[in-house]
Amino acid sequence: MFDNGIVVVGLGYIGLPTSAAIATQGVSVTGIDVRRDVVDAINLGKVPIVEPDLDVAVAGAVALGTLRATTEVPSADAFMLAVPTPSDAGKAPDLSYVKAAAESIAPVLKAGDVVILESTSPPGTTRRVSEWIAAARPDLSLPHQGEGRHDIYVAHCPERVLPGRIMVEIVENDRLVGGITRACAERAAEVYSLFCRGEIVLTDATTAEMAKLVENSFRDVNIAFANELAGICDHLDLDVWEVIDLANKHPRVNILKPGPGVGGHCIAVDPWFIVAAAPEQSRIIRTAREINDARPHAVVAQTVSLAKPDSTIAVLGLAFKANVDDLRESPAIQIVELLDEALPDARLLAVEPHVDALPPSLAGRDSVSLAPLGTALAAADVVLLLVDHQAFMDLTLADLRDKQVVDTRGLLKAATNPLERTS
Ligand code: SAJ
Repeated sequence: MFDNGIVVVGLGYIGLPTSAAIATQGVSVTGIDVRRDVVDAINLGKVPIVEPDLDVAVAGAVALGTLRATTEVPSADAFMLAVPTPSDAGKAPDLSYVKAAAESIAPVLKAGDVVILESTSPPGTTRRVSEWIAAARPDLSLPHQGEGRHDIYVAHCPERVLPGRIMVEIVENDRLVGGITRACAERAAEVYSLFCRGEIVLTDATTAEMAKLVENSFRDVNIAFANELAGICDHLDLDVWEVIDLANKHPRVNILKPGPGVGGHCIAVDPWFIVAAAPEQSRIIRTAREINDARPHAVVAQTVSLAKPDSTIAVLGLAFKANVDDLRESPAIQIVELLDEALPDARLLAVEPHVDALPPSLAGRDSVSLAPLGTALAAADVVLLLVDHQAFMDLTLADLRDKQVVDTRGLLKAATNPLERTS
């Protein structure tokens, strides 16, 4: 099975781990990327992204000869598309990378091949992949054409891995395999049975597309609930962390954590695909997005209210979440940009133990610099905690006694409970 190998298009956070997971099983994988530097690095057994255990898996598979990278698509038995599906400025899905990926594989497809879309996609995208391939290869029959047997199998299998745990979850998680036809789902499932230990559940392509969007929207709505509670408790002068801790003692309540906003490439993007597909029906999903998008502004307003125009502000954390080095789509970066604009005479000392340079949007600013934790805390009048990195876990309110503190992650909990504070 898959004697002619598997092609994975897009060697990013999903495509590269998937390639490594399959190649580690002894199946020949060719990874395709438009970036020559990425391709060259992988062929040297190097990994251009930070993800635990990925480097070992890639280096091992390259040394074994089962993984290689290139910019040209070869013939194979299975093709997995793992390219970005961002939303454009108007929040509409941008499928240009998926279309380009489908068109890049079309010339080498042969009867019996399976094409799997892994990218998180709006409902109907897998069918469009089938249509794009049909347009490029009128000599082949495709499953959306609905004529019984078809030459090419097309399915959607959404990735579900959590950054920071990708190499564990790529093997352990249950997988949804949505085929345009049942035969498509069954053929695609054979690819996942090469490396998945979780359950492989078959469904149709559009249901799988929607299920993935629903997973991330569920998380976004629940984070928005926590963020709304933060605003309410602030207004009522209550400690939101304490309120949530207590409510979570109920056996059927499990409230997520408020924070400075929702970052990353998935949760802040995917719910908009549902809103775009069913605008009238998606009221909670849209409102949740708006609540989460408003958080950075609320954090800036709170910080400005505590700072003086020329304050030194220690900003703890720039990454989009704890213990990763990924600064893209990070609410912390947006907060530093907004603070720099609101307080042009303030000095902003950013502490981010996972990087050694500021991102481009902050690098050109005179008043923003990277600093070690100790230096930033010693100099600061105001401490703004934005990411609950392990490196900040030992901090206590007592350490920051003489400073104004904005703790968006609830790390610096008060030492006493509310009853003791009233006495
Ligand atoms: N966040 C909070 N409060 C919380 C949890 C998260 O403010 O209680 C924030 C984080 O700080 C971060 C953002 O939300 O800024 C997203 O972080 P995350 O850890 O919730 O999720 P991601 O974006 O790293 O990964 C998600 C996962 N989806 C779900 O958990 C439903 C992952 O399984 C998906 O594979 C991934 O999106 C994806 O690629 O779609």
